Amino acid sequence: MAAITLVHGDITEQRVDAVVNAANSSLLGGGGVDGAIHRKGGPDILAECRQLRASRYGKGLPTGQAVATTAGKLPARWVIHTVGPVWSSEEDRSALLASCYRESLRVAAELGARTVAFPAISTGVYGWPMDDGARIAVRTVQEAGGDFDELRFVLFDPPAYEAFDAALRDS
Ligand code: AR6
Repeated sequence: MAAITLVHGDITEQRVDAVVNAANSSLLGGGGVDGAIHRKGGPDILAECRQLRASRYGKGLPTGQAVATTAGKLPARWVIHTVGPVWSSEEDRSALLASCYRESLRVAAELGARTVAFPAISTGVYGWPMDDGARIAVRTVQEAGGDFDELRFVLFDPPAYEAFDAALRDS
């Protein structure tokens, strides 16, 4: 069973095998985590994303799925891009958010990653309430299993850290 850990910090500074990007389906960059990863990781990541758009993902990466590229200049080996759902108060999209974590872990296992760092997917620009996003994240990685040494959640601010800490304590 992998250790599930929490750190307060920046996803682009994590020395792990794979960092997960909270991307959008264009795979061509954006703000938040996505912007930071492309900015610090350099152009090699975007070049691979463009190749993915020209081949397997001509219409973009669907919500809930995940795909890996190089991590460029980041202190990681791979970036695993996944597309979270936009929060909706009318429709329950939790299964798609859970799928992001599960599919990212599936890709990480295929790559042979031992350590994976996740941001709190969908809880920024996409508007998912932090407490609920944290519960889904923790539950899904606990259930997903797989042969990893460490699964790390990287939380940008104290409220996010608190939410994940509470979710882990309640699990
Ligand atoms: N390290 C760790 N966490 C961060 C960082 C960072 N460097 N920067 C922000 N966060 P978001 P989303 C936190 O908006 O909601 C982009 O434009 C942030 O406080 O990055 O899935 C994409 O291109 C929040 O809690 O991702 C998409 O269009 C969490 O990470 C869209 O945003 C996720 O915030 C995806 O939105």
